[in-house]
Amino acid sequence: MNERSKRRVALITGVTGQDGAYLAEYLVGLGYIVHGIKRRSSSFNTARVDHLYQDPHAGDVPFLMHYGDMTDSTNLIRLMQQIRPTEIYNLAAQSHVAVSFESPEYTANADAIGTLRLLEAIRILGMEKETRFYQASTSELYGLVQEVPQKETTPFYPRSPYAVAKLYAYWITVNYREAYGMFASNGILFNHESPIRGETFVTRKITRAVARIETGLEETLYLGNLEAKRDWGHARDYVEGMHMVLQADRPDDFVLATGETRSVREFVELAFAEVGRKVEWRGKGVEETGIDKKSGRIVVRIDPTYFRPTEVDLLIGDPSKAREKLGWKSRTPFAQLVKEMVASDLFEARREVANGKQSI
Ligand code: NDP
Ligand code: GDR
Repeated sequence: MNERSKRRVALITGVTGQDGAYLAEYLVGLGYIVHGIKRRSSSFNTARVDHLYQDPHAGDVPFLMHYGDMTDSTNLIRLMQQIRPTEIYNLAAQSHVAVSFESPEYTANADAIGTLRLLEAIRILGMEKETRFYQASTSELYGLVQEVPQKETTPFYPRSPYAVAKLYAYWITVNYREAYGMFASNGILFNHESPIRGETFVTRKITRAVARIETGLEETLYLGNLEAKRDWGHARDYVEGMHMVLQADRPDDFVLATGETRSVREFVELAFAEVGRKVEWRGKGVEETGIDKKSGRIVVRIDPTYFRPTEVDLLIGDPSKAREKLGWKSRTPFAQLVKEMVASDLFEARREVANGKQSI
C-alpha cells in the first residue's frame, strides 16, 4: 500500500475564501483531514469556515487551521513539513482583477511567486512522489478573445496584472510537472459564484444590492461595464471538479465551465426579476440608467471608476475534456444560481432590518 492510499490529508491555501470554504467542507465530508492556511488579520476572517471548526483539545478533529501567507516561504515550508499533505489545493490569491491594477506587485508576489514557493517547498522536502498539487488557474488567462469557446488548447492573452501573475503560476505548475515528475495539475476554472462570493465581485455585488434595495436599505446599484460576458457556474460544483482533477490517473490541465455565457446586464435583469422588479434601460454609455418599472425609480447607474484599463469582453468555456476524462459536469443552471444568491442576500438584508439598522 503506498503513502497516498493510506493517508488522505489535504492542505488548502486560501481556505477562508469562497472556494476554500466549499472545498474544505466537501473534503471533510469525504473523510479527509483538512488543513487550511489563514492570514493573520486585525478582525475575524474565518466566517466562511467557522461551522467546520471544532476545538482541537477535544481530540482528533478533521479540520485545522494554521496562520500563513503566500508571500512567506519559510512559513510555507514549515507548514508543509508539519502537515505532509497528500494533496495541496493552491487557492490563495489576490483574486480581484480590478484590484490587481492597483496592487500589481503584491498580486504578482502572492499569485505567481506564491505558487512557485509551494512547488519549491515540495521539492525541498522531497515530497514529489507523495503530494499531488492543484493550481487554481483561471479563464482570465484567455483574456483578449482568440477563440470561442475557450478550451485547453486556446492560446492565452492575459489582460490584467492578475491574469499575468496567474499565467506564470500556470506555466510553473506545468514546468514542475515536466521537470520533476510531480503530480501537478491546473484547473482552468471559469467564473463560479455562490451566496458566499466576495461582496465586490459583480454577481454578489448585484444580488446584495437587489436585496438591499428591496428592503429599503439602499437606493442605487453602481456598476461599470454592463456588456462583459461571463460563463458563470456554482462554486459548489466546481470544488468537486478540483478534487477530481487530483484523482485522475495522471496530472493534466482541465477547463471547468458551464459552456454558456451571459452579460452583466442579463445578470442584473434576472436578479431584479427575482424580487418582482423589471429593469428598463434608458440613455447611453456612462449616462445609462436602469429604471425599476414598478416604482419608476433609478436603481442602476454607471460609475466609470468600475471600468478596467483593459477588459475581458467574452468568456465561454468548453468543458468537454473534463467531462470525458474526469466525468465532471456543472450541475447548477444559471437561473438557479441567481435565485439562490438573491434569496440568501434577502435573508441577510431582512435580518439587518429586523435588527434595527438604519434604513433610507
Ligand atoms: P477569494 O478571493 O474568495 O479567496 C482568496 C483566498 O486567498 C482567501 O482565503 C484569502 O484570504 C487568501 N489569500 C489572499 N492573499 C493571500 C496571501 N498573501 N496569503 C495567504 N492567503 C491569501 O477567491 P475564490 O475563492 O473565489 O478563488 C479561489 C482561487 O481560485 C483564487 O486563486 C482565484 O484567483 C481562483 N479562481 C477563482 C475563480 C472564481 O470565479 N471564483 C475562477 C478561476 C480562478 P482572506 O480571506 O484573508 O482574504
Ligand atoms: P472577473 O469577476 O473579473 O471575471 O474575475 P468580476 O465579478 O470582478 O467581474 C466580472 C465582469 O463584470 C464587470 N463589471 C464589474 N465588476 C465588478 N467587480 N464590479 C462592478 O461594479 C462591475 N461592473 C461591471 C467587470 O468589468 C468584468 O467584466 C473573477 C475572479 O473571481 C477571478 O479571481 C477569476 O479568476 C475570474 O473570475 C475567472
